[in-house]
Amino acid sequence: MIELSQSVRLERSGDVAVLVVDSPPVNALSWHVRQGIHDGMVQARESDATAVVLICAGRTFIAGADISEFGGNAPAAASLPELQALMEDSTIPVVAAVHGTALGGGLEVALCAHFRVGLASSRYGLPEVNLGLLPGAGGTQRLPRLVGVPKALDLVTSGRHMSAAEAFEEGLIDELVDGDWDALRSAAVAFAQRVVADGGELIRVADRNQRVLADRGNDAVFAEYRAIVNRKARGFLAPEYNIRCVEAAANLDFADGAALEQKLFFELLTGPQSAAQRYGFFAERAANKIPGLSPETKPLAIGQAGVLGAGTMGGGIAMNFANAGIPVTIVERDAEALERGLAVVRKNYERSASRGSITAETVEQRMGLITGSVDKADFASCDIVIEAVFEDMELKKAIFAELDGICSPHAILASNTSALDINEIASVTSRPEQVLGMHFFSPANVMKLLEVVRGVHSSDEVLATAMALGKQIGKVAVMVGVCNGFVGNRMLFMRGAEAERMLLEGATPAQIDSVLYEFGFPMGPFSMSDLAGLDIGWKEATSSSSTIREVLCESGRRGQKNGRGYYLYDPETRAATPDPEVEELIAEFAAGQGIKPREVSDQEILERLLYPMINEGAKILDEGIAIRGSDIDVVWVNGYGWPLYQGGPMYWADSVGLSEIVERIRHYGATLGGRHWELSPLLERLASEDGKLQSHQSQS
Ligand code: HSC
Ligand code: NAD
Repeated sequence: MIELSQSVRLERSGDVAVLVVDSPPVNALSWHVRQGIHDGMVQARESDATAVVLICAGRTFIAGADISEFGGNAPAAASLPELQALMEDSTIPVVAAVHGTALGGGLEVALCAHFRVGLASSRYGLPEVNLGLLPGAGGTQRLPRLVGVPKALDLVTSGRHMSAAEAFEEGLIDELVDGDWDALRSAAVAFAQRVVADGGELIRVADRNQRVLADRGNDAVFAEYRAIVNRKARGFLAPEYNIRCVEAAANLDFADGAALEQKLFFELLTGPQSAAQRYGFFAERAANKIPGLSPETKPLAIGQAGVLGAGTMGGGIAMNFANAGIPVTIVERDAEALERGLAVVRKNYERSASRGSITAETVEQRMGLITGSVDKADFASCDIVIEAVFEDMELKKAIFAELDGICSPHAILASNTSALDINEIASVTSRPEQVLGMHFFSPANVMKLLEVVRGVHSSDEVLATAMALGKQIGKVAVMVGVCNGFVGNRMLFMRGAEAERMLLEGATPAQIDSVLYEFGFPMGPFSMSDLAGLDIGWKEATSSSSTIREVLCESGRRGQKNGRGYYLYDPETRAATPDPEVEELIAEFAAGQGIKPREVSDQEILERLLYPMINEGAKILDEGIAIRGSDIDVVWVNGYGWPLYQGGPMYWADSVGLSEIVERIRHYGATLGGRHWELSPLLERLASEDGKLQSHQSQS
């Protein structure tokens, strides 16, 4: 065995050279990995080896370029194209042996082998689009040459991972291997030996033109994908750039396509969107690290979950468990509410099946994991129960006291409250160390964010369990502290207060919404309010015309569900149009308060919506409610539709400039007043020190 670099070694299996990459955690293509593969290829060529197998140790094949090297100062080493050329032009066969995931640059390396074999559990993808990039090492040119143009478009625009079975069917891999890593290594060596024995011609993927030629000049297929990405990824640059590259693969020869790919890759790499998206990647992973929580803390096993309440949130929360294969008991207060809740769950699954994202069999299998009941005693065997009843402290306290008596002593009790004090809820139980908040976002089966709310007594084991469970059910979990609204809603309240104020001053709902839409949010505060239901938390009996929302509810408006809210909704298409009656009601309300209407500029709207959120975010950091600035960004991107290409509120504030923001907050504080314009001391300090919110770590 020869150590080629700190992370690559050259071994022999009979007459086959085996290059082993061993660079934990994910064998990314750091400088030493590139140099090692490069040197290994040179040495194999100079030796008497008849073939080369490239395989990785540890949990996965190469997961891509080393993202942390982008824009950094990594030591000089062989470039990716250099080592790819050595593989592709090799006169002895090169076989890539894949386990785990072959992603991004990792798949691009495998595409320069003459053959690929993979474990049945392996997965393949070009997820660069999620980092605001495109595959810059030939992936957009080679992949369509194996799988065809439409499939390549699907993969590069979605970034999804395809299974080994699909990869085999599509011709991306040449052999599927059952078994473990040793079986893969043996199978790859045997495959290489067979190729040598057959003595056939070695054809480079770059030279296989048949499948791309089939779509030369086929404008329709590119138009179809452009329509998809315009709908699903509005405002993002990378999807369109990926399409352009695959279009070049179809319409140009390999060298010209590859040259365009290089040019567009570097354009994206040096642009602001990819910088923000790469920041988001690391921010999400940093959120998993909880200072003071020992990495040795073992999460508890969750074999059976319980959910109380089958309303808007409870049903969606239960679906998350069923989707992850965890049996879940859902308890309602009566049979009718239970039936209604379960029917919504079934309808959601059936809608997914009708769109083809799951099979009819999966619908039944998932419904089979959900058991409905009207008796909380059925929670006795659950390892965790998540409460999702009405937002009412007295009700929640009564319920937690009852659950404490029913549930097994080891069970975790969680609340999905949007804003209430978890410590007060925990205080009625005999196990406050096993109580915490698990705040899901609506629709709970879709939205990625999970705020894990740490009570003063929540134990390390319980917190580690909630974080691990979040990952297991496909959520992005962020640990937050107790305060009114935690991180996300507390900041949202500030935005909402200012939005309502601007309506009184003369801005219209449509103008305010469109400013946020143009910024990149899927919708503004008033469209969101109409979608959620204007009457959430509103009670006719106590309504006193004291806010615009109350006035609108009193006039019979309920939002999208009855076609009238801040906007009017077309009953067929659900398209929104401004409602002149609403504008009149607002004007009357403002006049009643002695406010004279004026023109409010879009810039003022943007500042007044976002700056109070930044200010509140800084206060949240200062109080230790969020662990680090980047956690706040993870919350807003995954729970509230903050456009990922703008990084998140803390990242965006840093890019605007904290001094500029402080100056504007002072201005609005002096002219408008209100608690949310009281400048955060932390923000003021960071601005004066040229510090950054995104990298600020809370001290408490
Ligand atoms: C790319 O490949 C561009 C290419 O086209 C090349 C272009 C070059 C052109 C040059 C021309 C001259 N880098 O997610 P986890 C770390 S772009 C660095 O918790 P899991 C991660 O930060 C890349 N680090 O694990 C974490 O570190 P920590 C395309 C990476 O098991 C640890 O690994 N590839 C890294 O849940 C564990 O990560 C991708 O986008 C990377 N590429 O999931 C794949 N990948 O422990 C990105 C991971 O210190 N990665 N880390 O926090 C993933 O999707 C997931 O990490 C996996 C594992 C599915 C691999
Ligand atoms: P919802 O009104 O849609 O559902 C509440 C359900 O709880 C109802 O089906 C009701 O019958 C049931 N319920 C009430 N008392 C019960 C009892 N004693 N036993 C069993 N079931 C009982 O409310 P929701 O929107 O699902 O909200 C539930 C919780 O989630 C609230 O605390 C809310 O603040 C929080 N939350 C809501 C959202 C949202 O967008 N809707 C988002 C995050 C968190």
